[in-house]
Amino acid sequence: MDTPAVRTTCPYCGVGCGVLATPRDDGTVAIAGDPEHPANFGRLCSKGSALGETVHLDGRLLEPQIGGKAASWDEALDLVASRFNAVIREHGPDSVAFYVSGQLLTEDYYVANKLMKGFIGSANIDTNSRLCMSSSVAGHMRAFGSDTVPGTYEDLELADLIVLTGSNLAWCHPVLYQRIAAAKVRRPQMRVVLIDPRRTMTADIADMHLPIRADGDTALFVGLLGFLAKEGALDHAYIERHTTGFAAALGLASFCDLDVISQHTGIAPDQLLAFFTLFARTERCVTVYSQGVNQSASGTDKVNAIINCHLATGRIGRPGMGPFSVTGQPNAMGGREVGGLANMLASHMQIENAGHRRLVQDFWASPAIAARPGLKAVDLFKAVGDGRIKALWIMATNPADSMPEADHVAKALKACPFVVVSDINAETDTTAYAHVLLPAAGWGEKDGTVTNSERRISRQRPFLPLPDKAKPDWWIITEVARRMGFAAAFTYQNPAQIFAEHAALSGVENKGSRDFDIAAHAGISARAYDNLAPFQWPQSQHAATGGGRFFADGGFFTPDRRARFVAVPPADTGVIDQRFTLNTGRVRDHWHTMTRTGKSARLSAHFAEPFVEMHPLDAAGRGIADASLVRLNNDYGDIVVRALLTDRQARGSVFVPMHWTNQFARSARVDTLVTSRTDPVSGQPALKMARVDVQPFEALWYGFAVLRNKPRAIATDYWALAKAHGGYRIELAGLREPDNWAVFAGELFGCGDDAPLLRYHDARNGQQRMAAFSGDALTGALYIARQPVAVSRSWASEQLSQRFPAVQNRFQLLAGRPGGDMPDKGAIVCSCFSVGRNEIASAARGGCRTVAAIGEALQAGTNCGSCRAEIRGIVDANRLQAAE
Ligand SMILES: Nc1nc2c(c(=O)[nH]1)N[C@H]1C(S)=C(S)[C@@H](COP(=O)(O)OP(=O)(O)OC[C@H]3O[C@@H](n4cnc5c(=O)[nH]c(N)nc54)[C@H](O)[C@@H]3O)O[C@H]1N2
Ligand SMILES: Nc1nc2c(c(=O)[nH]1)N[C@H]1C(S)=C(S)[C@@H](COP(=O)(O)OP(=O)(O)OC[C@H]3O[C@@H](n4cnc5c(=O)[nH]c(N)nc54)[C@H](O)[C@@H]3O)O[C@H]1N2
Ligand code: SF4
Ligand SMILES: [Mo]
Repeated sequence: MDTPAVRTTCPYCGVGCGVLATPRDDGTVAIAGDPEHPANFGRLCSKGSALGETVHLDGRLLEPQIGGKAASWDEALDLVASRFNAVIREHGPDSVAFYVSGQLLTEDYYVANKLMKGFIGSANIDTNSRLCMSSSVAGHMRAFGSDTVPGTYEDLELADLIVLTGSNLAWCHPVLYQRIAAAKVRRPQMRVVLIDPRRTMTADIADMHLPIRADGDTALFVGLLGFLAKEGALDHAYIERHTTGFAAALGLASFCDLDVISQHTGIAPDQLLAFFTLFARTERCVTVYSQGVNQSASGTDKVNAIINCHLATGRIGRPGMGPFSVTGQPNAMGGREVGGLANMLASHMQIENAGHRRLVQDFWASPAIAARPGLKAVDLFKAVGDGRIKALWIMATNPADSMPEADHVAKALKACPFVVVSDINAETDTTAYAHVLLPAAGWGEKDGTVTNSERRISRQRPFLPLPDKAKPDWWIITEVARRMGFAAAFTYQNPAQIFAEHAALSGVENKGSRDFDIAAHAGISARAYDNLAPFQWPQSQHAATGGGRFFADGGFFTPDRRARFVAVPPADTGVIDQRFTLNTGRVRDHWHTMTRTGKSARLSAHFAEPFVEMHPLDAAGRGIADASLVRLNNDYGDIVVRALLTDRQARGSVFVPMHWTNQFARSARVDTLVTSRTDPVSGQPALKMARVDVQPFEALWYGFAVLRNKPRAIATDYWALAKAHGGYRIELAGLREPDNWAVFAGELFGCGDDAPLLRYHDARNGQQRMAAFSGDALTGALYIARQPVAVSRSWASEQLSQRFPAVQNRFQLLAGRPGGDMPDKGAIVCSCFSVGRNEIASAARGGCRTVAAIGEALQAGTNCGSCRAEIRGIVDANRLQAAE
């Protein structure tokens, strides 16, 4: 009999959806949304739905390694502890560092922070949240005196106006997007405004799209503040009673002339007026923002420009109102709670505050306490590069790909005398530089808590055994702490004990002076922890219930309990040179550096290759054709990706996803092109604003192959690998032909060059086709041409699951054409049911006029719903074509 479902939480985005996971007897895991979880009420997006496909052990790191060789836990832990101690003894506490992640659980994060700040005595612990949330944190601190997200998800359903700025919610927080879409159906008066240089899929629910120029946000919201004052839309009573600094902020906003704002933002004056008027007139208004705001050299100013407008209208902390920074990672918020950033202390306390330092040190009974902020991510890796940091421990993040100037980061890692990496996978672009590799427990195995974007703490519960020697991160850190000589303070036997301590600390000397208070759970028992239902903070010792909203009646965490307006000047958005702005971000079905989503054939079928989105007119100007290969380069790096031409992209700007690494492509690490310019307040890098040249990549030949096994080495100038059912698919191109195609194919297929190859060669047009079989199953099929290969990708990938008993079938495969009964699906749009673009287009031409009709005909869009916006786009495009 199958085991009952385990209630847990999705390990991807900050929506924090509840998941029911049921391990089956055959080793697979059934995944469903938890109908009782208040974040998702049963919904899941495409990534959440495919979680069962990513928990297998292929590629997992299953035992500790020292210098690339298997080692015991004792050897590895002793080595880490002794090397860290030796470096600290010789060079002081600031010569070591931890670089951690919003994908650690709160318990992992808490002990890592405790070890560094309280026992090593340095604040050199920073996190990938520096690249993600730190401008929001800094903006909150400036305005509220605390890092508080005032609202709740319910506000998104109660609002009459939702302003989405710098957020591609449809793809990055899909369940929140679906909640808004459903609310909009129920309450058609609700309006949605999207502010993004690109017309993303999120535009599907937007009544208005403002194609803002990169970094135009401050000017836009400063202009809005001026407009609100002029229109008499201010809440004077709120400003008077609960805030300071309004006059100065308004002073800077006095330039509210629409033409001037239009020059700064690139948005037409009539569109500005329409947006400003809507905002002024709609009291129930939420402004949701994410990386288009945070990842900028003026990120913190953008955040404060937004918060200013909400403070000035008193629209904060009431139902359906407020500024809402949505967090990216599953535990970005938990990391902030434990003080995982180099400039914070545990429990939302501040390093610069002597009282806070004393409190935390007393509570921990620690020998030391970091007295000043540590190095922030970009500076931290610079310090690794120039030798100031001599021992570095990286946990649950992949900086060789995700940090700006990624090649410099890789070089720094290579030069660092001692690098420890805790990861779940053996081969990432970062593990390649580790002296010691520590195998961490992954989702489904680990046990702890995460906090989502609305301050809701939920349990991640294990439903799979720890594989081989893998161990939870909290255990690994605790063991190292003990071996460094701090055993008395790291006695934890389970995550419940850590959570109990974390909750207790939040209540010490608090009495409402700090926003983060979960003292109701101080000293929680293991049993109560096991049963802990999702709850929202604060839940202080005294409050019978907790959660809810902050600041409707003031009560800010500044010394005078008033919020602060910040007078922010608009950022410079002028064009610097003739190159393109490099915008970067995410796609629907991949997660960051693809170490997990890259294992799923379903998720890899939506975009199987790295790409650059470019406006067709910009492309024409550079001689770039759709689906051709292009090279993007600047002083820092150089990548080659596929051109995807679309008028959704603004002129002068290109968009490249952040996901592809050396594990999946020859050269597509976009962060090799991104400069490490940072926001002066938060230290967050401007990951969306590099400058690049874009040129055609003129290959001599192009290829496509499907492979049973992952290839080991691929000797060509361009390749991009993706998981397919039963194997892999790979796109290829070269500037020179290989000396011997049969040898090339043999290596690619992993079957040696003497294995029999079925081969077809047309000397006139340069076409080469080769296939190898093992019994009647396909080992590999390779198609080469002088132009991009016209073989149907989905059809060819499906051949890995077919049998080829007869010669005739094998020649059909070489011909590369689906039979009449198997039309080419096109790129997969609905990953749940594997429905392709061509199928949807054909159904639309055949009379399906709505997303619902497509669902009835093809099932597409009827499970997780993440693809509905794209389906609508295809239906609309075909309807327009039919009408032409
Ligand atoms: N599918 C998927 N979902 C994810 C993730 C993932 O890897 N894959 N990662 C998670 C994480 S950690 C994060 S942080 C979130 C990120 O979630 P989002 O912030 O929504 O995602 P991004 O694609 O990084 O960027 C959002 C948008 O900002 C726009 N933008 C760029 N420059 C500007 C600007 O100057 N102004 C404005 N207004 N907009 C601009 C970009 O065009 C882009 O569409 O997603 C989370 N969810
Ligand atoms: N150009 C550009 N760069 C960006 C961004 C962008 O928009 N544009 N976005 C930035 C943002 S917002 C973020 S959040 C970062 C994300 O960037 P990263 O954090 O580098 O990306 P991930 O692929 O999520 O890396 C997580 C790593 O942890 C491992 N892992 C997974 N689970 C566990 C676990 O339980 N324990 C341990 N020890 N390891 C585990 C995974 O295998 C993987 O190697 O990228 C940033 N970089
Ligand atoms: S929206 Fe999707 S990725 Fe985010 S938590 Fe929910 S299921 Fe996971
Ligand atoms: Mo993020």
